[in-house]
Amino acid sequence: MSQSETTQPGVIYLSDYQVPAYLLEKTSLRFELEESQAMVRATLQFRLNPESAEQNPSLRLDGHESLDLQRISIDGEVLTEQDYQRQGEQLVITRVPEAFSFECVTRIEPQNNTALEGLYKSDGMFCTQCEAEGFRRITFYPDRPDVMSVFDTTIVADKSAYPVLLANGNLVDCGEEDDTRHWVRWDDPFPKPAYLFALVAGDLQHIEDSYTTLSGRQVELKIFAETKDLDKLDYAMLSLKRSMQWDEQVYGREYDLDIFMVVAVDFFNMGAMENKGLNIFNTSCVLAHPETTVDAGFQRVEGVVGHEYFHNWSGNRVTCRDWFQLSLKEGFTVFRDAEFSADMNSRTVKRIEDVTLLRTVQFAEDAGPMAHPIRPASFIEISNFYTLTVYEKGAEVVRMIHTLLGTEGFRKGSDLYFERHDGQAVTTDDFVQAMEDASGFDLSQFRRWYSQGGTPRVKASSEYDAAARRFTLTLEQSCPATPEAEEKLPFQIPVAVGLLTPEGADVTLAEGAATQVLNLTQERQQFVFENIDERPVPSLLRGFSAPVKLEYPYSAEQLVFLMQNDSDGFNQWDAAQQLAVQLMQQLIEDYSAGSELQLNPALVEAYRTVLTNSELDRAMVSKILTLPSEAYLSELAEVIDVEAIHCVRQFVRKTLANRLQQEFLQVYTANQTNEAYSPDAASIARRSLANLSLAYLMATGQQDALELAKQQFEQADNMTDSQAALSLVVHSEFEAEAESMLEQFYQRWQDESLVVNQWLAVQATDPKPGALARVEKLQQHPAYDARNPNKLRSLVATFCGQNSINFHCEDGSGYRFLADQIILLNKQNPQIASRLLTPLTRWKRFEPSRQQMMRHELERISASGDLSKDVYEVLSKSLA
Ligand code: B3K
Ligand code: ZN
Repeated sequence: MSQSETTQPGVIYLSDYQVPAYLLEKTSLRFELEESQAMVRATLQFRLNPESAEQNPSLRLDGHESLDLQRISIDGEVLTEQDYQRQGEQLVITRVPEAFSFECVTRIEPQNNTALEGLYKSDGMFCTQCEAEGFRRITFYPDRPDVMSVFDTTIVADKSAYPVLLANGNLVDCGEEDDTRHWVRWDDPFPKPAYLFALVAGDLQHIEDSYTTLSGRQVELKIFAETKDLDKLDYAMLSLKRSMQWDEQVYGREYDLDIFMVVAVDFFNMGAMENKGLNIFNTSCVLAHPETTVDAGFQRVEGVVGHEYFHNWSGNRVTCRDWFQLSLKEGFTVFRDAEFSADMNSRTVKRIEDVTLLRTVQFAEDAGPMAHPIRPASFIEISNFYTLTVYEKGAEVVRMIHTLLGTEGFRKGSDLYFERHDGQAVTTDDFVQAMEDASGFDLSQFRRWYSQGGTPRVKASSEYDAAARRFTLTLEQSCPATPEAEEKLPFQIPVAVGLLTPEGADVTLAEGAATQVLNLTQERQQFVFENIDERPVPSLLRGFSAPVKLEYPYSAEQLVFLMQNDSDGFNQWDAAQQLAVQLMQQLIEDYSAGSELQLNPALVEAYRTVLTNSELDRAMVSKILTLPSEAYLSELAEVIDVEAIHCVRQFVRKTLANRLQQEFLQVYTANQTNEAYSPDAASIARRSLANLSLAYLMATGQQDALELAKQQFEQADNMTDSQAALSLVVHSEFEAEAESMLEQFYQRWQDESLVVNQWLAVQATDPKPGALARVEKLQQHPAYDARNPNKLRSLVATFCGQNSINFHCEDGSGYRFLADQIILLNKQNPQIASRLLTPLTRWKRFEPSRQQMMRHELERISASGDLSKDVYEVLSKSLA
């Protein structure tokens, strides 16, 4: 990195990292909560860090501009205004002793905090969100993850409005101040950085249970919510107990405090937060009930509860040294939660879902202006780096280590990592080092995955020498330029392969296995397989063993063959995807050339075979028969032709539906049941296959299909079936029925906020013209609240991100709409504003006229003035 780069204003560089000048022994907090303000008294025990090279360093504390500083003292002596300075986001005190007690009182206004960072109010309750840098909105503090201390927290509040007062750790004392106010004190014995601090005060109810750990300790489990949601907490509790058990079995990790609490809040920027002993969850990731929650919602609850719980070790006990290391905890924890979900449900289905997300959203991020390595080298606003790259690609990188080391080697590595670094704030390199040290596997080249961004391409080709009975596979890797680097050095890529005989059986490879992991480390490498009797069909990148784009010149026949014979479930599905992509890409070209569209009968026949194969797992059938999404086809396109992609996909759906109508009807009927709802994998698979069949039937546009959908809507005893029917009708040409179903649905569910969100999302994704007008009208609906991130996501983000044909309307109305929203939100909630921007940042992927309109809107936001760091960073990188 050049010097000029390191001096760019507002940019923070990993290479500038320095250890903190002062360390903290203890943090004592006292909160006096009132309706018009909160008074916060922080008492901090500092001491000079022996590892700091600075001579007589100043004390520098982080503090947001909104902090109203009331008083500061050092060792009991009150400081005057000459003794300290406020410089931007910092409070600087030049002369302090080597060890001292610092106290400060700040006044904050949680009721006016719309950014939802720090201490804020959600539906009348107080709650916090401190990661990454929210704690500095509460008090002055060394708000960086490598400063860890024990905390005790006293909360004082009105008894009747806030009967429940929670913070991290164990409840140690409580009492009454007077007739109206009460107080509690919590003590957290585990040293932690401020980003893991949490406080909740509200009128909450809870359910409780307990868990006995491997070593026989009893842990109290409590999940809190508003009274109306008390009946929707059981699945989260079940998931929590399963997570605790899974972490003991798979990683040997036990929970450490005597109590573990989860609180559901309605206003939340993200999914959930792993605060020590007191997880705070977006209601959308914790509440679940058959009548109000779809199958995917149940699975999300299980996954997120697991994720936040697993953070107790991968994140809390061992935390990040600085925010560039975010993937240390996020990549590893996503890998852990994915494995947990795979063990609880269907491993192949989970893998298909994760890879689909990675390929559509993360690959697109890698190809856009915000592309970054999983360990970025610089940032302006860290909130912008809670990305699919850091999370999902980060998890893929950990998965590759698992693949290279094997289950046993990986477990030795994770044991060593937790043992070596318990109680420390460390780097991704420390993680890799522990994996290396425990297994003896050399990961030096592998480390490039942390510093180089972009999606590598692997081109595969093969040769078969019949006389020598030799099959040779040639793999060539390259990686496109990304903002941080033009040129990339070769990655170490584990490529899992199998070879299929012409009869469809696996050839036995090295060590008697059907799958062999090739270690691709060079730009071009050949792998030779001896004693191969007949030309095999290679099954490449089994289980998606690396986050790359692998290309191999398969013929349509070979893909059909793999669909039917591959013993690797993931690749069986992927063959179907590749076949559909191949055919649809050709159709997109035909469409652009104005030619008539004709669907290759191979796809119809392949689908028929799958649909009528009663041996196949239902979940697999429904995954295989789901066409690649518009988003994925867009990601793959050189220049995104919105209309062509949309129309071709509709055409293929309709053609398949018409040709396979009888089969779909049969499958639909065969998958109806009278059994009570259950969110287990087999039942989810059955519903998903039935609803996929109904979707194809609806694509025929016939009245019979409508009748089935209406019947399902009226008779369903669960939200999965009811919502599937609703969205199919709303997205169809049956407009009168659509209106009446929407009205009925709203009347029934208007008091269930999360269901209303689904109702908004169904309308926001309607591909028919007029969707934008409807979205704008819904923004005026009493059920809508622009300060609530879940509502914004359901309506605005869903329209802009998932309704491509309408958002990219050629009159530019979608772009104008989004820019207006960002300008409004920039101040109110910068994190959400900057996230919402994503669809506009992809402007370079479209044809010139759309490019110009999108760019114009980005410039308009830029000129609107007073931009938050969040929005500024995304805009400046997008316009660079
Ligand atoms: N660690 C939190 C993310 C907080 C985001 C702050 N901008 C959720 C998670 O990954 O578990
Ligand atoms: Zn996480």
